[in-house]
Amino acid sequence: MGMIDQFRLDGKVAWITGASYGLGLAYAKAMADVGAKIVFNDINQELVDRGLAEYAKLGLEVYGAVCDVTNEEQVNAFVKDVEEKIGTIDILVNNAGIIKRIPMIEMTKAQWDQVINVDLTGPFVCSKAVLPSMIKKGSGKIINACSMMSELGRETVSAYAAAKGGLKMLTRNICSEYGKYNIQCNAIGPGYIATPQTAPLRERQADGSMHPFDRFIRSKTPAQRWGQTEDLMGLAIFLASPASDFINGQVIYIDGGITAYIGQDPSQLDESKFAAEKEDDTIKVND
Ligand code: NAP
Ligand code: GCO
Repeated sequence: MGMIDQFRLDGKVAWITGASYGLGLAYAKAMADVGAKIVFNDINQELVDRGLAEYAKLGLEVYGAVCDVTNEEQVNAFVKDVEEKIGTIDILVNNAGIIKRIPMIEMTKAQWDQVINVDLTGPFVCSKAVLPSMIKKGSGKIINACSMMSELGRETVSAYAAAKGGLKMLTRNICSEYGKYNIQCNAIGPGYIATPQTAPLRERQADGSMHPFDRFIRSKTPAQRWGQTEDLMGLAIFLASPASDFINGQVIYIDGGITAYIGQDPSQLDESKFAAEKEDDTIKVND
């Protein structure tokens, strides 16, 4: 196999969850481009139809069906169907995810449960469904959609951060338990990527000025821009391909440098708030 061939996915069946639009659709396009057969699910028929139309426009023949990643019965039926119609799944991308931006003390338990169910339990259910045939085959790739919130917190995203932090550990645990079967489970940790999920954070203000969060992200990111879906595709292909066979249990961040940088724009701080802060007035004994 030539070096570049190690990045090809010819004949591999890749299941990307929640791939009607956004990052999932982009992962699917990228993997199809290097030879994979794509199967996807989404939460309702309208989204699946929208996805199927997008893939058709791209000239891609894909299999798509409704399946809720939190519903074990539906997931098992989906996998059985794919195995019968297309073949066993070689690559699973646990992409489906939701976010609720609500201060923690205002979040209901039902809202918390919904986020944890989709973002953490979903990857557990889908991985569990494909692992037996991967073990049998002696190979498999699972790629989880982690986040900067797998490492960092911020106001309003408690459930999302808890789920994505948990997903980082599920990634390591799948690696620990099933690495011996030549199964690799890694995660992509995107920074702030311009998709519908993050669109509310970039909306222009009524006066036409930049959204404060948009300003914040640009000042925190050395690249001073939001990521584009294309920025994630090289890593997705790499983690799905034989080129990454000895990489296991890792979260790889694609964030324009945001997690490496302390950020700029201290001028936004309200200094008056800190004026009354107490200074440590103890005296060093041995100077
Ligand atoms: P997205 O645009 O919201 O797409 C996610 C897809 O998953 C949607 O089609 C969504 O349907 C579907 N979905 C929701 N619940 C589901 C369920 N129970 N079963 C099956 N499908 C379901 O998200 P994205 O921005 O492309 O992000 C994809 C993944 O990357 C997510 O896990 C996200 O947390 C993660 N991520 C995104 C960013 C970013 O900046 N965009 C950064 C880091 C990580 P609905 O449209 O009905 O919700
Ligand atoms: C938010 C965002 C994030 C990102 C992403 C960062 O409200 O802070 O939606 O959580 O989408 O996951 O990596």
